[in-house]
Amino acid sequence: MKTVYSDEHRHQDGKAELIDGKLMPCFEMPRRADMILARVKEVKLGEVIEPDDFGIGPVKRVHKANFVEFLRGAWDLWVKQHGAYDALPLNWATRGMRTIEPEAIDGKLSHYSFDAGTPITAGTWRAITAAANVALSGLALLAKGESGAFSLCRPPGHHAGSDFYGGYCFFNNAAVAAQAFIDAGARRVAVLDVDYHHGNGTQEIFYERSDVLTISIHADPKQEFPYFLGHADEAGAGKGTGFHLNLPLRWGSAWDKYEAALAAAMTKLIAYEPEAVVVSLGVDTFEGDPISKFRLRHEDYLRMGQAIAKSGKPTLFVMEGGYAVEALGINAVNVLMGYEQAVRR
Ligand code: 6XA
Ligand code: ZN
Repeated sequence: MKTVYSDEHRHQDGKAELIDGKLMPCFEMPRRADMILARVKEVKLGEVIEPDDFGIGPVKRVHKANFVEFLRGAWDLWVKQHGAYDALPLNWATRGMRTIEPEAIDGKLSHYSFDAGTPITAGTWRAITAAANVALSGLALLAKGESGAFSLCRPPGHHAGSDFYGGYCFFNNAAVAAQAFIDAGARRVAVLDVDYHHGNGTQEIFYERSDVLTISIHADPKQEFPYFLGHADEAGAGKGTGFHLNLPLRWGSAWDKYEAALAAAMTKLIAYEPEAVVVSLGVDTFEGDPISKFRLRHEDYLRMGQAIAKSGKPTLFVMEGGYAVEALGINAVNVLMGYEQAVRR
């Protein structure tokens, strides 16, 4: 399997996030991608290629223009107001307030975000536009006939919605790729999100549509971030009703529970008969993950890849979360190797 990778991800290198009541060094760090790339090379997964530049057009197919322009200009506005250190929001609109976009940059950050863990830095724009190109270049490999491809995106994307960022995500790389499949003529695409956290952004983007099936297996939002989406009764709206599936699992879940949820996900996915599958590949389900509470082990990721291969459809793996940095390469690449082993059989 080929991997698409760009060094541009290094430009997203936030200093701190607010977590557990403390300002801590960012868990979402450049070394994550280094570890995964090193493992790709170590096991000789396949060629590593640079992305092509698709411009901002495909990003704007899933994100609103005002949001894209906010992200493009946010750093400069922030520096003018405060100086050149990372931008974090501090407060949010809640019930009974209004959602008019403020003029001041601090208000704009609040307006377009949903957490205080996602710093906008000097290099955020460079990194997020590159990550979208990495996703789109993986898609191009499938279009050329590859049965699988790996887009080593960083920062991740699945929490980013049509006009909001958060959870370390700015542009929704998986959604950009899924939409590009549709725009290239595909009638049905499935997005399977195996990250520990609910893919709230992906769900929001496609919630009223039936041409993109979204499935997410994740920690129950009653217990876990992002808290306000990802419940089992969310199945889509309007034309999208029945085309979105949430499989929340409780804290402490290990492979036995996960395997059953993944089997249910694959049954739904296969019945949909998609022309391609996009996997939001987070490995923060690992037992050693510092911010998560599932208990998957190294070997479970091979099984996960094998199960995903059951669709028999071209599959694009898009990197999402995972913060047990030293184990990240093994876990992420195990999914890809499990997939390849099953496809070749
Ligand atoms: C709290 C947790 C952010 C989760 C980011 C993630 N700030 N999402 O891994 O998939
Ligand atoms: Zn996650």
